[in-house]
Amino acid sequence: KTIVAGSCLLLSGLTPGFCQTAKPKPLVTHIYTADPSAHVFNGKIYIYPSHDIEANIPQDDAGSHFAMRDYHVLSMDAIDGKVTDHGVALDIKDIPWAGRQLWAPDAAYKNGTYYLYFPVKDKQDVFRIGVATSKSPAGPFKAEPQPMSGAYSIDPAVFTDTDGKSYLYLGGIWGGQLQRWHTGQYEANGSKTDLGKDKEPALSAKVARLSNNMLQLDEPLRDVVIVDKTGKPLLGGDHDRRFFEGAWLHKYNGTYYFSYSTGDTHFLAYATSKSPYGPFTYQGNLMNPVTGWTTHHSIVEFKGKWYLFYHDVELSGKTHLRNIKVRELKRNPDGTLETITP
Ligand code: FUB
Repeated sequence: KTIVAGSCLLLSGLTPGFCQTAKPKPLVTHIYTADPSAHVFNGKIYIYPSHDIEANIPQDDAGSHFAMRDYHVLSMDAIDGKVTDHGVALDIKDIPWAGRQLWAPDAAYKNGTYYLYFPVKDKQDVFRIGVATSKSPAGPFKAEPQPMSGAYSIDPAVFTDTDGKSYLYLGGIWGGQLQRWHTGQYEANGSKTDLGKDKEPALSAKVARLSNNMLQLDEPLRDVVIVDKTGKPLLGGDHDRRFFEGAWLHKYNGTYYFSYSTGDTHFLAYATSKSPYGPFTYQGNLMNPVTGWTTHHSIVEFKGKWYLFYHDVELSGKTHLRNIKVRELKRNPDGTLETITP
């Protein structure tokens, strides 16, 4: 199926600069999409979003209303061009260990194979990270029979460094269950939100290098520590700045940028480091709150410009029926990111 993304291409022909200043439109309108992880494969942009559906489940702090059941891969030849929906790339019924809630995925490529990383609750209602493979970036993907050993929680994001090593970032508090893993073991009766320790270091996202076959962690998960400009870890009570969910990693001019959602304060924030493991120094917000509770993004370079893929709820007005968008991400001369107000 081919869907025309909007009129930006036409209007930009009439009005130079239109596409830089116009309000971004939903990239597709025939399905609800969220959590867009964008990558450039074979000279095209491929987007791996969540596929939101109406499951008529009441909203709660665990995110039960996000009851997604499959993924569609989207692709674009140009930022303002048409968007192609490649259909169902992976269905929850084809993941043997899955229970419910297919949340935000990401993808990677190595040696002729594409890898789709996804979070889903297992049959005991514990979020695990799975991986599926395909010979095409558009799928369909075949899930491995078991979740990735040693990985848990939600929002996997894979970064491949210039030396070819790939790293898996993950985690999300509240409904993402990261707080229930703070001892290293899952606590079924653990907190539904965070550890409630406002004066102690905040819960961290996790990172581990991936094995050469991209199917396993090559080392135990480590904390992605975010520190302030004096080197002190951000605290659990610092809801405007601490990590909540939706990690993304990109590299620019030798600096690693770790960006994420602050969740209940609804910012997209970022922090920088000289190592993919961190610690990362908090820098500020790259985007102010969108409409809708969640905010989730990816950052990708395409044809010499950097783009922010994100979502809001313009189409539905409902927090669990989201739509993805894209806009250019500008950098200041010192490498800091502009703060976008959507
Ligand atoms: O889409 C379900 C969840 O909402 C994602 O995993 C989070 O990042 C938030 O966007």
